[in-house]
Parts: sequence; C-alpha cells; structure tokens
Amino acid sequence: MFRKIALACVLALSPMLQAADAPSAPAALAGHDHGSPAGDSKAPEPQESMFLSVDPKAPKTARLVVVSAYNAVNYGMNFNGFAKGGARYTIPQGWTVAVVFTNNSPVPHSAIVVEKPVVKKLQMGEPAFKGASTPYPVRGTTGKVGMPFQFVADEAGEFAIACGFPSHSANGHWIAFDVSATATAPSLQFGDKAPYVAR
Ligand SMILES: [Cu+2]
Repeated sequence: MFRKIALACVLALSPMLQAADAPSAPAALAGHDHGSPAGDSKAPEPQESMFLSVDPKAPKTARLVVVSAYNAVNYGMNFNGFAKGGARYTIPQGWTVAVVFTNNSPVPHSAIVVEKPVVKKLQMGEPAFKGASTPYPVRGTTGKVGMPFQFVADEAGEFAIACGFPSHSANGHWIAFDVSATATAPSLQFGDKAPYVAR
C-alpha cells in the first residue's frame, strides 16, 4: 500500500517519464493530502459555470477560469479536472477572452493557447493569439495566485489550452479551445454532456 502511494507520488513529480496514455491516478491516492503535487484529490466535482462566464460590463468578453491540477485526474496534469481534450471551450470569433489561471499544485504548470496539432509536441512555442499565455509558460508557475491574461480570438479554428511546461501537453495536459465563426455565445462542454452556454 505504502509503496504504491510512494510510486504514484514519484510518477506525479516526474511527468516526463509518463506515457501519453498514462492511466488515471490509482484509487489508493484518494483522500491523501500532502500538498497535492498530483492535484487536489478533495476538489468538488467540476461545474461548467465555475469556469466560464460572460463579462456583464465589457462587450463580447468571455471570462475563463482555468485551474491547473484542479483535481487528481491525469496525475494533476489537467485543467478544471479535464485532460487530453476532454473539455472544450467554444468562443465566438472576435470576442475578447479574459483568462484567470491558477495552479493547485506545487509542480509548475502554465497555460498557453496553441493550434490543436501543437499539443503533441514537447515544446509549445509561441501562443496562437497575441498575449494568449501565462507569463513564462515554459517555466510555469506554482500556487493559487491568479495569473491573468487576455487576448482577442480573432481567427476561427481548432485550438487548445495547453500547459507550456515541457512534455506536459504531450502527456495530456490540454483541453480543447475552438473559435467559431457561427457561435453567438461562448460555451463550455465537459465530455459528452450538452455544452453549457454562458449568457
Ligand atoms: Cu502542466
């Protein structure tokens, strides 16, 4: 039992060693609490409305809350509890996107918007939109202090919010981010559920 937990923690601290199809954290991890390098195992079930809203004062502005290591999914390499594209933001083209990024883990993470095929790479390069990343995305940050960034989603297409820390995205630390020429309101979809539309 102890060995299993210790091994899981080592894996959590060594994401470069993980295969792209690494399984979810073992059930033995549930309930342990030591600063949660592999994500907050006590986090409440994610609700879409926690992570997306429309700014009532600024025109055509979507507010995104993006929490790295929200829970223990994918050894903490998740955003809002989802990895490997399992959640999808859709933003109307031309809208401003105001993101507040936080990281629940002492392991560094970051957020950068990239074109979808880039998620398989070890390095994310430049953001797909001007200003669309946390500061120092390669180095990442720790802690629950908010890292805000804002950009205009001026090009339609399939993108992703990925972690810029080397190899994390290739290990699943990304969610889908679509910019739509036809959508009239921003939405957030968890898995196969009906998209939550923010108004
Ligand atoms: Cu990461």
